Amino acid sequence: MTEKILITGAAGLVGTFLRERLASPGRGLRLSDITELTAGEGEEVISASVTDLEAMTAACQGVDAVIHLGGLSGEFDWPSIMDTNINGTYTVLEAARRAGVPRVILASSNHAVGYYPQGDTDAPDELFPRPDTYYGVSKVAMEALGSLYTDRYGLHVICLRIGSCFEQPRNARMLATWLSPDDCGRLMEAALSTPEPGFRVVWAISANTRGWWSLDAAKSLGYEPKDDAEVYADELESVVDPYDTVIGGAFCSPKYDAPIPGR
Ligand code: 15L
Repeated sequence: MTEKILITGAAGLVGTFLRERLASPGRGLRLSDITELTAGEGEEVISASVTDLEAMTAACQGVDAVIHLGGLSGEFDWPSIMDTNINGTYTVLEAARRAGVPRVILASSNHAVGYYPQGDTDAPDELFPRPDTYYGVSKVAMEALGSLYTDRYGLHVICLRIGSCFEQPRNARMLATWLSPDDCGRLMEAALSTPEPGFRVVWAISANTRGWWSLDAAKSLGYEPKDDAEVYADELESVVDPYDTVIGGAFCSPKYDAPIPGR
């Protein structure tokens, strides 16, 4: 079992799901965020930004693995995305390298490939990037940085292309893209414990009947999903967005077009 884990962005939704699911006797969770957090049993809290290299390097000391969730979880203006998400991921990987952390798990997203059509069940886990937003671009950069840190410095880096990690799916699209909180915990445990993974990009969803993506790569890490969004199908199959022809759904709508000043 991985004994000491740093979770960045631990105050967010996925971080909150993971705290209770990764807690285990003999394991320490080091939680970092800029939002206030209270440490529970087996936890310690570090208030730090993912863009602060000194603070992140200190946070990485004595850690066996980093789960990097910190950053903006949706679309923002380019300077914010560049700083918090792209520079933040660089900073966390560089901090891990300096502190000698052997493994980093990166929370990538389906929005790295959001402009591909929905429903292609042959799409490989490493489907070539086709981001739907600046946020999606930051996830492509995250994966590229992870690849660099594996090839150049030998870190083990697993990029999870997360579908939709919420308590429950919220619309018809999520009947395919849902990653349940419990399966998220299971997938993280697999990513933490699989031996010598090198660099991986992996679809991260539950065992959804309507899922578009293969679970083979995730299962090769040891992931055994148990949930299926289908139990919500009756209430959700009519909840459809006009952009539900593409993976990113509503993220591909013009409402995410960056404004042109003066227009
Ligand atoms: C994501 O990457 C977002 O962080 C989350 O808020 C959802 O929008 C999710 O993708 C999704 O595509 O459903």
